[in-house]
Amino acid sequence: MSSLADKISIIINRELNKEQNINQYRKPLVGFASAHDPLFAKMKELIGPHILHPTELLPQAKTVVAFFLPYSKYIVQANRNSTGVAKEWAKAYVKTNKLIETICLELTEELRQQHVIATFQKATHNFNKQDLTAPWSHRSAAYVAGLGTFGLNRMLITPSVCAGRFGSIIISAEIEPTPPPKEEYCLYFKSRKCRFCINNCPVGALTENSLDKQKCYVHLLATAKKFPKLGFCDVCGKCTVGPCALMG
Ligand code: B12
Ligand code: SF4
Ligand code: SF4
Repeated sequence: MSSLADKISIIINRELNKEQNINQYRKPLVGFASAHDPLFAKMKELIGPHILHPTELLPQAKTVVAFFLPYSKYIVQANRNSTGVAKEWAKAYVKTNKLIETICLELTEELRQQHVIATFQKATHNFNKQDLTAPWSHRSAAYVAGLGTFGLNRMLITPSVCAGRFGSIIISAEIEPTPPPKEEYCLYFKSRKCRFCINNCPVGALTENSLDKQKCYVHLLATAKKFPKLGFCDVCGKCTVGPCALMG
């Protein structure tokens, strides 16, 4: 790993450790992609023309840094065992969105001191409420940065878990890309042996071939109303607490 890659990982770990007072996270994962990886251009075909290329956000872009903050066993089990969405899961969502922003702001500032320019997009709530798409996809960026494989639940599953949240930041310095994973992490795609996510969706939004995004979103908004004191927490995640939630 180059020294800049090390520095980035140290900052992410440092900021996460400041928040570790309630045992909320496991070890973060960090991956690097070339901003000129052909997959970024291909995303306009795969996802849609609204998806921005890294150079549309930062003309000098050389690297996309993606990171994953995996929830602890405690948070996953709370949401696995509760009838509705667990309060712990809702709290973790609000807190992690803020933490991702803090990490990106810290990275931007500390990289600036090394004459590296950086830019980033919020962890969420930057999407079009009608078609439920965002101009920048963190999980697609993380996929290109070698952090995981897509599961039947539509989540990006990393070597350790899929329960957690992604952030990404585009920078003007070059860092060697992370190689893609050598294996498939979703048990359905691996051996057809799991359908936990489909069976555990409370509103039947997930099938083998599709996700009814609007159905899911209506349910997330209903959950937000249940925890008015936590801040806006449009969450559920019942499809992300199966066997792929706690692998590492
Ligand atoms: C809009 C949005 C939603 C919408 C629509 C979801 C959807 N599947 O499209 C709604 C409100 C329904 C939603 C729900 C949830 N969301 Co949401 N959401 C987003 C948001 C803001 C934008 C996603 C987007 O633009 N979707 C449009 C689609 C077309 O693109 P995409 O989903 O990013 O990626 C797809 C493609 O990349 C494609 N793909 C397939 N093959 C390939 C191959 C290549 C080479 C590439 C590049 C891509 C690709 O598959 C991906 C999955 O369908 C992102 C944050 C962000 N800005 O990235 C979070 C995000 C995707 N959500 C997240 C989460 C956790 C959830 C929930 C679990 C809610 C919760 N927190 O409790 C549910 C899960 C629903 C589900 N099973 O997908 C996480 C995902 C974490 C992970 N492990 O992957 C994200 C990344 C937020 C974050 N910062 O971590 N979400
Ligand atoms: S719950 Fe099972 S089928 Fe669904 S994404 Fe995880 S491993 Fe794949
Ligand atoms: S987040 Fe909840 S409602 Fe949405 S697909 Fe997953 S389990 Fe279903």
